[in-house]
Amino acid sequence: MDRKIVVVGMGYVGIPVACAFAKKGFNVIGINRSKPKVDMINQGESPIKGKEPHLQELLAEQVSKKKLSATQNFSVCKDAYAILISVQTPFDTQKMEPNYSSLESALKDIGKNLSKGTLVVIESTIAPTTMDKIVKPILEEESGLTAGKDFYLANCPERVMPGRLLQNIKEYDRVVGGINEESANMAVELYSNIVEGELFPTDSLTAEIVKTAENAYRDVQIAFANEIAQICEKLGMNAYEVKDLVNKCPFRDMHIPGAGVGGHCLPKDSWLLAYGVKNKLSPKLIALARNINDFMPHHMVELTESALSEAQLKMQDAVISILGVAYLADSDDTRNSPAQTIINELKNKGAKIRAHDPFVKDFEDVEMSDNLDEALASSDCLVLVTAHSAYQNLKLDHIKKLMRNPIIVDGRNMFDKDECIKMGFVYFGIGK
Ligand code: SAJ
Repeated sequence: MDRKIVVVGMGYVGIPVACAFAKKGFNVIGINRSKPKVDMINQGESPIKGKEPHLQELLAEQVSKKKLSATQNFSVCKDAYAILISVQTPFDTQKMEPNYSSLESALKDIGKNLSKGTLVVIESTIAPTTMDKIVKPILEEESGLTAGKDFYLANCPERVMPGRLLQNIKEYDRVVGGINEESANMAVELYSNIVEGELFPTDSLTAEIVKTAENAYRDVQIAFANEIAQICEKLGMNAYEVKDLVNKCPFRDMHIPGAGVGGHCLPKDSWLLAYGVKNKLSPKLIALARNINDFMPHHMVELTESALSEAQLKMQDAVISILGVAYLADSDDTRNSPAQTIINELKNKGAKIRAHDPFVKDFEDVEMSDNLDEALASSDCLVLVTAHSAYQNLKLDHIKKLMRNPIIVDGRNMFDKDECIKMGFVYFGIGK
């Protein structure tokens, strides 16, 4: 009898990992709170849009083979060989604490349906000490079982990326933290079925620190690039040329300046890391990096104001076209997108906003168009926020004919500044 795996939280992490295990012959049942999403999956349709190679085909194939299904009912956790938890763990930056409501709710429902011998694995990103202080106590309390003895408990932080969800699961090395050695070993054996990368067993706390630190590290790298971008703007130089030349020096890896840092990982993982050491230490560098990256959408608004005033246009008279609302190029994921901040601020300053995105059909309360010409027609300012491939090599003469005023604010080094100016555009850009 093929081993049963339950995946709780069928989102960007849960869906690909469920498909990956189903493909390897496990009987996989996904649990999600949203009935429409459950129905969609059971009809063989992936709720994840955007460019995700092979995901739609693999999901449809596994559903038709009855190796994968979805439900809202936690009773399927009984007699599961393993239960993977991939629910969202957002960080509340007002309260400066994690919002574990989804995680705690899932843990309670799992605990009520937990059988002896089952392996529970947390894939969601959690603050250091969460396994010990929250996950283990809730599961033990709800089930009456002892973790590490009656059931096994591990955390294997996800390393997925939109656009490469299945590929990362297959290829990336993974850290596998166990609350005891037996739990870690069971999780290593399980993941060796779908991971071709190396699996590194360790303790749960180390795994929690590694996951949040690896993203805090990237956030600091991006913040450095964004600081250099502001320096180059002040000195009238091109930060992207500086980046390329800096990276000619061995052991340098300067990242790409841009309109901001969005997504479901970087904006929160630094705060989760800091939260894990709360009352003991207040990390300075990772907090400052967060503040620098969160400044970039505001800086895009500053550049837009400068561009409009150079063209002697008032913000409240301007129609502004936002190109790209997803947080990442060629993705439909809009979580924590810099576009959200930019649009809110421009609207509050009186501008009329239109937005275009090849993958996002509706976004908050802004007029979305799926036709680029329509989005630019009679517009006074093009604000490029996401580096979608669809925006590569846009024809400047065509854009100029469409727009009422030829103004470009470039958040992702998508346009050539000299070419834009030669064509009669007012051009402002991050890092230029
Ligand atoms: N960004 C920059 N400059 C850069 C890189 C990214 O401004 O040089 C911006 C992006 O535009 C985006 C945000 O940062 O708004 C995040 O981009 P990302 O490439 O880090 O993509 P994510 O958020 O999907 O990050 C994931 C992370 N993976 C996991 O947490 C499992 C991260 O660890 C990966 O390093 C990253 O993908 C990746 O390498 O692409």
